[in-house]
Amino acid sequence: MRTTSVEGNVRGAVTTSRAGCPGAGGEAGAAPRGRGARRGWRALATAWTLAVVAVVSASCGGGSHALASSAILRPYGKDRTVALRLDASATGALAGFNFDGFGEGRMRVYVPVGWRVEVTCTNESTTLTHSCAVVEDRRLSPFGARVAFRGASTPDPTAGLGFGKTARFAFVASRVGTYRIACLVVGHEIDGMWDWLTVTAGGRPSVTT
Ligand SMILES: [Cu+2]
Repeated sequence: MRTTSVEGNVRGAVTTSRAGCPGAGGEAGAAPRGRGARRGWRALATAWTLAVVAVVSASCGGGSHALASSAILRPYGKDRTVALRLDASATGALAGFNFDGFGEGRMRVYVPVGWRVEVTCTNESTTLTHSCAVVEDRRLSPFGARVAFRGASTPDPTAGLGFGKTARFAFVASRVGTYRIACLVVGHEIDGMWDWLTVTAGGRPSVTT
């Protein structure tokens, strides 16, 4: 695991390519924690999962490179403000159900309480709509969890952004705790399209992948 404290003002120059079809399972390893009910939900959601997989298999979207930590999170110049870049379906990992190349909690973003988070969400998929939201850390369900902070999602998050579209939103990380970054298009979060966002009592913003 790499840990990068985002102290500088580095803008990562990361290009994504839609060439090729990396397929699912690009990141084996770390299992999500404490999600015992998840498998049950997965069983209930088999029908649409198969449908989604069929679509993805037919024409997978996304690029081929996971983002570097310095590109994912950076202070914005103003005090207590941080920019968070979320490229939905940045790679083929988890059949494209990832942010910046990471899903199922493999990316952890840490933001101190009281900081403003300015999110840029881009749908890199060529086959599925996706959205970005920060939600409560509740049980995973096909319908997604509840948005945790005022304004903490892209518009109409259950419909998602069109292919190649970008939307921006900002929120104040006003409560210490553990939350999830998630796609709220039906079925996507439970299929792995989520990561962690922890609001810390102090310190500096950082990200681990
Ligand atoms: Cu999605």
